[in-house]
Amino acid sequence: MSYPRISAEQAASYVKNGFNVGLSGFTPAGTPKAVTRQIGQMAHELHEQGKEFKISLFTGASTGDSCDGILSREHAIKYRAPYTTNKDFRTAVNAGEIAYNDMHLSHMAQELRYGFFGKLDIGIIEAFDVTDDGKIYVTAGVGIAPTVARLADKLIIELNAAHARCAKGLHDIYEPLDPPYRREIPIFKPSDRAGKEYIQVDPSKILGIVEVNIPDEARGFTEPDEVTQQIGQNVAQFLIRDMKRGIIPSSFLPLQSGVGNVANAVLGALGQDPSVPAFEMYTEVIQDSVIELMRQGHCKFGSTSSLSVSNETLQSVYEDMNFFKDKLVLRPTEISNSPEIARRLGLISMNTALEADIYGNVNSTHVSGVKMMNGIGGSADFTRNAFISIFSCPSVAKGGKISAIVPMCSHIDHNEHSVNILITEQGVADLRGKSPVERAKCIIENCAHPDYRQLLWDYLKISLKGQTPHALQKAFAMHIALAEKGDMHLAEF
Ligand code: 0RQ
Repeated sequence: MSYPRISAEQAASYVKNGFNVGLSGFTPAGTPKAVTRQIGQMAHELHEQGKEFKISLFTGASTGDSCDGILSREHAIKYRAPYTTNKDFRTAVNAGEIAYNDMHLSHMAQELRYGFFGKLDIGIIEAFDVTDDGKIYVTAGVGIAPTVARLADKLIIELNAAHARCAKGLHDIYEPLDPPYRREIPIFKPSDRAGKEYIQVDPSKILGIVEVNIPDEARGFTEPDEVTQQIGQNVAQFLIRDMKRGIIPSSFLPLQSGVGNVANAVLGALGQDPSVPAFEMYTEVIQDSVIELMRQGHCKFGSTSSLSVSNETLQSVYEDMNFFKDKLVLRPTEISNSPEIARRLGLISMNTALEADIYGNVNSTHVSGVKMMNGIGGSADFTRNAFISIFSCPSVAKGGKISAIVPMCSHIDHNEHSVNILITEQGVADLRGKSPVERAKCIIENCAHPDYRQLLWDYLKISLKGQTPHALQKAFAMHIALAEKGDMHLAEF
């Protein structure tokens, strides 16, 4: 069957107030851009006419400004899951305007299938090809696309010429059955393939094809500075030490790495250290630094849900597919982030904290416990199930006014039971096998900034003895000082 060619405006008109809308993609990679922009425009016009228009939006992870940015500014989002990084979205969430469900990314597709969110009215899928018999070839990010394509009542395909057909062969599309029929996911090493190169749908669901030529809206990174470089070196040296003493096999274990400036610097440092053997990645996001490491031979293989790289890097990958086609695979997020596979492969997970407390609990999402930063993303999918789970962050933020090491986290995403290693530019706290008090001593000694170290020792001293000593009336004194005078320094506890 041949599908009608429709404009982005016409496609947007199929999306009605109150609809549940599912999108392909993971980060700006693979996320539709033209139709969501038009939905924003349509919302603007409807609101000017005094009409209501808000949708619920379900994606693989964050999107680009053409989705979360525009739709937030146009007050067109009622509900959103599972993750975003957009500044305007963040402002709207923290103003209480959008209901945001910050979820583990591996849960999104299966919870849609389980029916936790009601039905999906429409799916918008970015593709580089779609065949008459309903084979959809998605682009640089997969996310929850297979589930959206199967569950949604109707589909719109954004056929994006910016992703050449040479991306064919990169994808491994596999959707597990739901309980009680679920089986093991047949992936036993990062390069194994379990599914097909395309998503198969009933062609009669496709309302039309919107032809576009729009590059991804990749985010830039701050170049590594002295602090992030030192963190990177600390991570690399820790891994080498663990390999030399036989904990990590000499063939090494696959790495997972989060996003952001710190994660980028860590990967850069791993690539520069000649003692780190060439490694594989089983992760959700591949950033520019990994593509470079592949070219240099430091990274042998990357399994991911998205190529969240600059447009220049993406085009260079497409142009060099002979080199990359046996080094990369793009998977749905529930497979890239599968707890089953993370544990089977023995991943070394490396994610970033906003703050950590002296017992090893980690807050990755809420600034001062209240304001949403981005979301938990896939970090906990990996952390809880990794062979070794590492968190890193600078020991201080905002020019030293904030200590990243605090007596008690103001919000907890990853708890003391899942965090093995904490690393700042100050050093490495190896928390494995330690009791809470031993962990506290190790974290204060090795990770806290010298400006805050004595304060944290003082807190431990005044804490009520017990399995996990605390002085509850003082546990947030540093956060309260920050709120009142813009600085966490205290004269005393
Ligand atoms: O703000 O730029 O305004 O100064 O937070 O901090 O140090 O640049 O770190 O870019 O690596 O981001 C946790 C947010 C770190 C990210 C987080 C301020 C700091 C700065 C950013 P400014 P850095 P990064 C894979 C896995 C959760 C999701 C995840 C994240 C800004 O890594 O969202 O890991 N992770 N997913 O100044 C107040 C503190 C602060 C603070 C730092 N304690 N209080 N502000 N900042 N610490 C990805 C996916 O799942 C898709």
